Amino acid sequence: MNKKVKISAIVLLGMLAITSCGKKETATESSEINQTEDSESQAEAVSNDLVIEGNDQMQFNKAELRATAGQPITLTLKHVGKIPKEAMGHNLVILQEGTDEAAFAAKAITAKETDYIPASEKASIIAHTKLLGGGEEDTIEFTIDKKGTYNFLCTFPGHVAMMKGVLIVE
Ligand SMILES: [Cu+2]
Repeated sequence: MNKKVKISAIVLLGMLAITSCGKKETATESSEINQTEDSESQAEAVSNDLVIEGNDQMQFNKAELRATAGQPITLTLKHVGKIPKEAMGHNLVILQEGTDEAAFAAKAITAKETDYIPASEKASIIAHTKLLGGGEEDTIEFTIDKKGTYNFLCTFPGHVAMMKGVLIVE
């Protein structure tokens, strides 16, 4: 009986578990990140480059806008929702001072064929955007010479109760 004895030599390589000794590297973290402060992000900064959003919850994200008189104002309305304009349309209409907002909104509701901008009330409108659906935006330009507080609203039926604010021109 030939017994082949295989001797398998198992070499165990003992691995040196090098436990990193607690070297506390007091690395002075230079966490000073030089971020250029964006002055335009301040809430009530006066700027003639205005951006306002409307959403699917029937809300503008701002109730107050501020701008400078006598200089061109650029205003962008963004519909940040997803619902089409037939169901959740938004516009932004800026009214002349002294306009009866409720009466204007009542007239606007009847002007579906002109996207709720009533032709009979043009004299009361300083500027207005298009009617937008979800994902759309519109930018308008206008100038207001007279300092004052001007109401703005969305004239889509039923929206004025929630969607209105003031443009303060100073
Ligand atoms: Cu609306």
